[in-house]
Amino acid sequence: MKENSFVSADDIRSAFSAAMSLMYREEVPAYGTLMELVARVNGETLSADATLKGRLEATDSLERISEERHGAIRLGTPAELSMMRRVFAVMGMYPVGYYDLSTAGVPVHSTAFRPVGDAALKHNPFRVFTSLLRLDLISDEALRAEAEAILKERRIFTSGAVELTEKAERDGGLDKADAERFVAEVLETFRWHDEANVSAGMYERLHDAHRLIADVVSFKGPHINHLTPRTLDIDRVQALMPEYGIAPKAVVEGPPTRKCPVLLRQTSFKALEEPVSFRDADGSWKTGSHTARFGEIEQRGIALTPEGRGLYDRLLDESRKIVRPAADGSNAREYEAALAQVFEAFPDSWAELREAGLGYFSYSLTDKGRRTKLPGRRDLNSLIADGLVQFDPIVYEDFLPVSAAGIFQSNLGDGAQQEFEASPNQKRFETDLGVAVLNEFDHYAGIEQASIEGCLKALTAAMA
Ligand code: OOG
Ligand code: NI
Repeated sequence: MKENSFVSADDIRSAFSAAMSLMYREEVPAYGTLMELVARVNGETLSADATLKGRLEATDSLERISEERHGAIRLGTPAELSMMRRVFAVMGMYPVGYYDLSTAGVPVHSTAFRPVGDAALKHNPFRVFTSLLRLDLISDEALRAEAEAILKERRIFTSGAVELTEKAERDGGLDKADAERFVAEVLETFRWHDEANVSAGMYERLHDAHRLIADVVSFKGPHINHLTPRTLDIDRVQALMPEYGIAPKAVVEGPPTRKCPVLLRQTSFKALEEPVSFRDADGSWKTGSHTARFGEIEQRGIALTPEGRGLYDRLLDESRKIVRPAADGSNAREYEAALAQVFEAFPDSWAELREAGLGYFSYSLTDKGRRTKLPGRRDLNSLIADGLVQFDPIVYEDFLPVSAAGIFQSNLGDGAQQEFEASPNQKRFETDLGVAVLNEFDHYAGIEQASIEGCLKALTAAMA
């Protein structure tokens, strides 16, 4: 046996996710309050819905729910992005999907680093929505050059984090002591710094160009800007937030309330104003403040096929043509009503979603199926009709650009609304990242296909 066995990437990710949650709870106490509220509502939802509980148990996903969360960071340079990719790879997190947020008035493009494959997701589904600032969308050339120069000077990773990442790449993993050190070193990158990298004057100029630019350029590192636990009833958490002293954002992003949840619904509490010190050229410190960090909750539903996603995008667009949600919440009711009405066109039973090819499902044998052996392969639908095979929705693990933009906007303040030309540039993003991002649809289709194969094999395997 080898003396130094490696800690699995899944275990490193779990440890990192736990360490991050602990740090953020200390930095932003309202996030801890939100976690308590979510745990309460999840508990109540499960005791009131035995079917849901049974389904989550059967698919092995009950335990992961309270552990589950995502976070988000915003990076400044291509070099930061490509190093971040290498760091996340040590934790078994890979870039999935490309999100262009320029259309929504936010000068970034993004991917989500997350575990890939059923087993890794079940172990711990921690994801980090990672954005790269696009200075090319800033019209003030002098300011762009200054921002670039500031970003070039900063080092967002400790030398320990870089060394251990290189070691993991070289050796194919990290032993226990190194893995623990890796988690501690990498955590430093995500920590909040209340001393800015820039003078108060520079902060103002960056802020005037776009609040997000100030958030990225003014600090030593890409502080984690939110963490998001998963809830089984987002409407209930949204309604209870004020009781817990938390101010929720105006509307829940994503699809409306449904019997069969699809994709992702999200809401957040508004970012906090936090004290910051700025260092002026003469060496003196000035106090000011910065608003960036918040808490979010999400409710995840079934992953949709390209057809299902097409329908979702069309209906969302249609409902936003009727009512566009205002940041101050003044038309929240009207927006919700329009959304609910338009989405009546989206089937709301698992059977219909499956038959229409709108969602991805995981197939498994029923009790009867486990007792049955067939002489040859049969068509999946007839196996379902005969009660041999059952299906459960595959959870959507990714993000939604319109929703993400809504979350960004609600936390950038009201003055931040700004128009950019739509300019997706996935090629550029992938060049900066150093690899191509994975396609989310292929991934879900692969999980679905493997589950079907598993059923067919088991049903036709020779009896022992
Ligand atoms: C990221 C916002 C996107 C989500 O859940 O859609 C996001 C950010 O504000 O940096 O996290
Ligand atoms: Ni988020």
